[in-house]
Amino acid sequence: MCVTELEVYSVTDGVRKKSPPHAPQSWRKTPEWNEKFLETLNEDIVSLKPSGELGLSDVRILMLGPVGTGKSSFYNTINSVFKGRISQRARCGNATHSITTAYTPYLVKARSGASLNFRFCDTRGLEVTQGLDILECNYLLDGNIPDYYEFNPATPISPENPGFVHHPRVPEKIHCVLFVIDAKTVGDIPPKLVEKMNSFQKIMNHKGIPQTVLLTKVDLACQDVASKISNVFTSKTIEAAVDKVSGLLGLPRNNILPVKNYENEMQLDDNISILALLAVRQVLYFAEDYIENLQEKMSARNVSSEKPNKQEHKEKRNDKE
Ligand SMILES: Nc1nc2c(ncn2[C@@H]2O[C@H](COP(=O)(O)OP(=O)(O)OP(=O)(O)O)[C@@H](O)[C@H]2O)c(=O)[nH]1
Ligand SMILES: [Mg+2]
Repeated sequence: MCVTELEVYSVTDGVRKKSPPHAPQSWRKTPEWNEKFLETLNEDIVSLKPSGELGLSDVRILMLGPVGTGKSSFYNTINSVFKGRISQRARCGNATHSITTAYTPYLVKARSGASLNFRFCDTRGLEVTQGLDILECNYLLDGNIPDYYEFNPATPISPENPGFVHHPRVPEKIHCVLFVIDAKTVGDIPPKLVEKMNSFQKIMNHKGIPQTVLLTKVDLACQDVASKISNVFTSKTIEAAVDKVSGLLGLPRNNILPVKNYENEMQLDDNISILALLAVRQVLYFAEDYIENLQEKMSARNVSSEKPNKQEHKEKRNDKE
């Protein structure tokens, strides 16, 4: 054997990276938070397009929740992320009654100026004694309420109102509901208001519309999160708030999405943006699932109306059974 060059490597058991002995455990796993993850979320959201078969150019996400929980701020947060600067198209702030008074289906614009394929439909905040009731909620879900309609807190809209949409098409209907709840005051929601939301959920369930919850103001609910937003999924306080909302609205825990809205910041922050985009992507996934269900239902209906004899035959057979 003629050896001209030889390299010798020694394999040793180096110092392994161990997590510190009392590192808090995440109660929800996510990839590592960095610029690349933010980019991935951004791309995932931009590339989500509702199927063309139903004639949908964008999906409608209805934001519902008590007064001052951060509905309008959430739209502003998402618009800021995509615009690349803090933006405040929706009026927001604190008041006894809702600052938002009209049904506003906001589009989100990317830096290029192109609109993304979803709309955040902002609504008047829910109150126990006035505002949106079950009938008006039903009209909203079905697309009967015209865009930019000014809610009348004392009297719900009726089919006699000018502008009432009598024959809404699929694009005007709601494809996913986003309840917006404040993480700090989740335990203080008046039981009557919870009842109101539960009654709305009954009609959503009946229509098969998915429901998610945006748990806002996580910075006010937990000091650890306020100092570092990426602590959100290790915070026991936020985990407890997620459990609490999941119980109140009877929704699985992965439908509860914590966020911190842009409210004091003058510039974007990757961690705030990541948390907000994580929530939006999940909401859009649920809306996509709903649209798939709708499509299958509609094509099944079309097939059965195209083949009346076969259907009749099936029904007769069912009768016999
Ligand atoms: N610290 C903090 N403040 C928030 C957050 N989200 C919203 N806010 C503040 O909460 C207040 C209410 O926010 P809005 O976005 O107006 O709430 P809304 O649900 O649209 O309220 P109405 O339209 O009146 O029903 C504003 O002062 C926001 O700046 C958050 O995540 N953290
Ligand atoms: Mg508002």
